[in-house]
Amino acid sequence: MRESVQDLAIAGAEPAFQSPLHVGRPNIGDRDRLMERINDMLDRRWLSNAGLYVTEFEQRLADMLGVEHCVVMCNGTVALEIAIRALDLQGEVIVPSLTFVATAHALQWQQIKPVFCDIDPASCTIDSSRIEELITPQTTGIIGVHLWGRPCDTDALQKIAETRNLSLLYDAAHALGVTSGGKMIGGFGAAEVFSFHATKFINSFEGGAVATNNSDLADRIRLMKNFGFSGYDNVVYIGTNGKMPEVSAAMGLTSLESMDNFIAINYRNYQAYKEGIEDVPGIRLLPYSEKERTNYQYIVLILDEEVAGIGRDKLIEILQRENVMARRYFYPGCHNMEPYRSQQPQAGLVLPETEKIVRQTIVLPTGTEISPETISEITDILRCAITHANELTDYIDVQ
Ligand code: T4K
Repeated sequence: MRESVQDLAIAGAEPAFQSPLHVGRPNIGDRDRLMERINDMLDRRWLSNAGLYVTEFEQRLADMLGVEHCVVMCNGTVALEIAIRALDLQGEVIVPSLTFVATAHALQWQQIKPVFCDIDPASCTIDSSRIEELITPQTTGIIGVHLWGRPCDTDALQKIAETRNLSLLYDAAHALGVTSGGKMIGGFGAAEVFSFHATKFINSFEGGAVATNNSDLADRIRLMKNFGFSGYDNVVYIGTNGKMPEVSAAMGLTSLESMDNFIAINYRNYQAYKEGIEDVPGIRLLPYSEKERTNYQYIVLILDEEVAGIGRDKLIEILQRENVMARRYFYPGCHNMEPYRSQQPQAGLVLPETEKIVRQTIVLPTGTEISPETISEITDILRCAITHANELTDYIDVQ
């Protein structure tokens, strides 16, 4: 137990951890099984272009998600770009600003204007009651983001999309293995897009996927991710190269086989953080619904600076000095990043909840590398820093 400011690394004590604890440290899964697959792939000399592992990964994902089609790709951003193009989105598309910048960039990259919508602070997902006021004659779609694995209000979004004749796409990069109303994320809207980046709890080194029940859309997406080829020498569509290599699918399949174990570890860690900060004033954990299945892959702290007596960035500096590489995901919000900040300087005026939350969140490390003992140290650091907040001013540069 740390009892005074002098027990913190920021005041000169030894850091709590010898090496950095990162948010997004990859889960590795069964290494032997992965190597077996990689050796088999090398023996067969089939490294990309609709290989056995890509086909198997797509089938396993589709079965798990309960969807008819799943098309895997080289990463989640390209999967988003291709889904957006295949849905023929144009003009303006409504998205939350509180997301990883890839969601907005996937639109802007194709000359589509992201129109930023505020969030519901309880779920941190797009506030469906604020969408109507953002719809203009140029609006063609809505992208909901199941941020940190918290499902959007899928019923409300579906209703708006239907009544206003808009396409509905979901960025489900954080939501593999999550249900909404008991139904697996993957089957909502016209399509849902996943990421298997190294930092996701299920990873394929780099990777992404589009899940959909629409066969025409799936066909278009398959053509688009392979230059528009339909068989040898026959190009029937404009396309790009969005293919996932076999080695990624080998990792994805191996990772998927450990999914239950990864979720159990994430859940154990979530409970340990919850218990560890219970008695610390001014911080709370963004809860996961007990009614839904979820993956518990992001540990999100919300800080009430007034109560804690210390600012978010100061607390992050204290943690980082202890080698706990806490992150400010997703500060400062897409609307405060370029090119959106210059193009839409007034956007923040309609985003009060987003503006507030981006200054309050701290994302902490979890996953297979983090144990309950480690979490107990991390929560002890938080408790000590907040208890002695008024004595810390001498040691911290950050405002
Ligand atoms: N939509 C949403 C809502 C997303 O969150 C993302 C990606 C996407 C779309 C796009 O999907 P992808 O195109 O990426 O498939 C990271 C990831 O790069 C990004 O995939 C992820 N979201 C985002 C939330 O986090 P950064 O810039 O914060 O990554 P970086 O390099 O700081 O890595 C995070 C930490 O993980 C590092 O501190 C170190 C650790 N790490 C990372 C890698 C890659 C490792 O320990 N080992 C590793 O191999 O964006």
